[in-house]
Amino acid sequence: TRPDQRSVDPAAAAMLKISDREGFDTAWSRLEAQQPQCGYGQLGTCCRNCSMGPCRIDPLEEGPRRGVCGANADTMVARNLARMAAAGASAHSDHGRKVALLLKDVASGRNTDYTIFNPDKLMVVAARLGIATEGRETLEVAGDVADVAIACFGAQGEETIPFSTSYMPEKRLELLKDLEGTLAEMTGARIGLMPRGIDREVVDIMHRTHFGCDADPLSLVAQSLRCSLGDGWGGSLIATECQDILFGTPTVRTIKANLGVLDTDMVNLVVHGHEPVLSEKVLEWARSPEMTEAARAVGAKGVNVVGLCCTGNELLMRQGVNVAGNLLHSELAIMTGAVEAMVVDVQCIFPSLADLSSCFHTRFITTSEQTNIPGALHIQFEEHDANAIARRIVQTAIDAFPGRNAAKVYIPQETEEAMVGFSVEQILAALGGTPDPLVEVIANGTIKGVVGIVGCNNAKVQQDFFHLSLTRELIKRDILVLGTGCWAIAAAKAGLMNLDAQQQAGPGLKAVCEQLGIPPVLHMGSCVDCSRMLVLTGALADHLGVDTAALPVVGSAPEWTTEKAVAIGSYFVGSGLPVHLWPVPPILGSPVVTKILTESAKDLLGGYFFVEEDPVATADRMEAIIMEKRVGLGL
Ligand code: BF8
Repeated sequence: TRPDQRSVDPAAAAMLKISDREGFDTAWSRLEAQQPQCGYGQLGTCCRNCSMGPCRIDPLEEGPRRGVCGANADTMVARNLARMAAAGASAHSDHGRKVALLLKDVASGRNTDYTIFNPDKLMVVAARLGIATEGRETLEVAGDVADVAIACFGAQGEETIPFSTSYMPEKRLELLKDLEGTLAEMTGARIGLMPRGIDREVVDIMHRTHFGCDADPLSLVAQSLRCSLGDGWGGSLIATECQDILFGTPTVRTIKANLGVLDTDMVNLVVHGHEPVLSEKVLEWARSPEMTEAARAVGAKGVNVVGLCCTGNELLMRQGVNVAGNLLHSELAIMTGAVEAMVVDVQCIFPSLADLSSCFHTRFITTSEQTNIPGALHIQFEEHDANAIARRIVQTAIDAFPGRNAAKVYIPQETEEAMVGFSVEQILAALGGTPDPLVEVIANGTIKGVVGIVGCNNAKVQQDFFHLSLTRELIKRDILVLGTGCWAIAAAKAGLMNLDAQQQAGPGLKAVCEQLGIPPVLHMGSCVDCSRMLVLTGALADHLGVDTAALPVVGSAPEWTTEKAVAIGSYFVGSGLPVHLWPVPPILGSPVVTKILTESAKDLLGGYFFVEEDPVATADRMEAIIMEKRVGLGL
C-alpha cells in the first residue's frame, strides 16, 4: 500500500516514504508479512488453555464441534474474551496501584521526591469517600485516601469496593445490584456484577477460565463486565484521582501536536508509555537550569520533552507539553533521526523500537521492571530515588546529542494547535459550576447528545481515518465529542481541538462552543482518564435523577488495538452505554456470546456493543440511538 493509504496524517505519510526508501520495518510492513492472519484467532474459536490442546472449532461446521475437554465455540470465545478483559483491567489497575502506593509514601514522609500538588482535589476525593477532612492536616487525609485506595485492590470480602460505591451514579448502582438478583433467578447461579477487590476480579477470571471451570458464556461474560467495572470504577479511577492529587487536576491550555514538535536545535526527549510518575519527573529535570546548561554545553539550545501516547496525554493535560503523536507514530518519531532518547515505562510500547533505535543515535530507555526489551538501555526507575534517576535519564539524552547525524534528520513540519485539559472540573467550571447549562442545551436540542471516543491506532485501519471521519461526522450533526487516548491525539493532530474547528460543527454545537470559547471536540486525557468520562456521565445522570442508560450518550473505540480497550468498552457497557467497536472483536465464532453482548446486554444493562466498519454509517447509528434516548427522556 502507498504511504497515504496507511495513514491519513500527512506527517506519517512523509515518514513512511522515508521508511519505504530505507527499508525500515514498521507495524504496517509487519502486518503485511502476517497475511493471511489466523481465522480461528479472529473468530475467537481457538483454545490453548491446556495441553490436550490447542483445539479449534471451524465456524463453517466442518470438523469437530468441541475441543478435547468438550468445550464448544461459545465457551472458548467467552473464555478468551474474559482473559482479554482481565489483562486490560490488570494493566490499568496496576498503574492505579502504583500511584496509590506513591500517595501513601508521600503521606507518610517515606518519599520526599514527590509532593501533594493539589490539596483541594485531595479534600474533594476524601469527602466523596466519606473520610473526615475538617481541621485535619493534608498529609493525614492523604494517608487515609491512599489507604482506602490500596484496600480496594486487595479486598477479600463480597462487598463492593468503596471507590465504586462512592463514585457510581445512584441509579446505576441500584440497577447493577438488582441485576445480580435477576441473574440469580434466571440461572440459579450466583452471578455478580459489582466489583469486589480489583485484583480479585482478575484472579477470578484466570481461575474460572482455567481448565475445567466455567463453561457458561453468560457467567463468563458477566465476570468480564465485573472485572472491567473494577477497572473503570476502581483501578483507572484511582489512577486518575491520585494523579490529580499528586500532579494537579488538568486545566485548559493550548499545546501543539504532531511530529513537527520535535526541534532540530534541541535535545529531543520523547516520553512514551503511561505513568506520569516517571514522565513528570523527567520533565521537571529537563526544564531545570542545570540540564539546560548541560544541553548548551553539547551545542543544543535546551532539552525538548515531547510526549507520545498516553504519557503524552498526561503531560499535555497537566503541563502543556507538546505531543509528537499516537501509537503508530512511535516508530515514525525515531525515524526522524532527531530523537536523542525515547524513554518508556509500561504499555503500548512496540518491542521493535529497540532495533529501530539502533539504526540511529537514539537511546531507547526502558525504566520499568514490567517492561524489559532486549536491545534497550535499561535505567530502573525507583520512585523513592526519582530525582536522581530522572536526572540521569535526561543526562543520557543530552549525551546522545553529539552523535546525531544531520544527514539522517528529517522532521516533517506538520503541527496543529489543540486546546486541551478538559477534566470534569474544567468542564463544570466552563459551564459556571453546574451541569445545568449543558443539560439545558441538550434538553432544548441545541446539542443532540454526546459521544465519547477512546482508544488506539490499529495498523488494520488507515491511521486516524476512522477517528477523524467519525468525529467530523458527529460534530456536523450537533453531537458533542469528547474522549481520551490515541483518539484524542488523532483529533489534536488534525486540528479538531482548536477553536477553528467550531466551523466544522453544526449550527447548534457551534453556537454553544462559541459562547463557551471551547472547541467542539474535548480532550479528557489518557486512557485511565476514561474514568473522567464515567464521572461526567454519572454527574449528568444524578443531576437528572435518571440512570446513565437513559442519557443520549454513546461510546466508541473505532481503531481499537489493546486488551485495555476491551476492558474500557466493557465497563462503558456495564455502565449503561451503547459502545461501537471497530475492528470486530474476536467473538463472531460464537453466536451465543455475540448475542449476549449485542442484544441481551441491552435488555439487562442498557449498554451493549455494536460493530460497524464505515464511519458515516456509525454516525448514523449513533445519531439514531441518541434520538431514541431523547424520546425516552421526553425531549
Ligand atoms: O492506554 S489508546 S494504543 S496508548 S491502549 Fe495504547 Fe490504545 Fe493508545 Fe494509552 Ni489506550
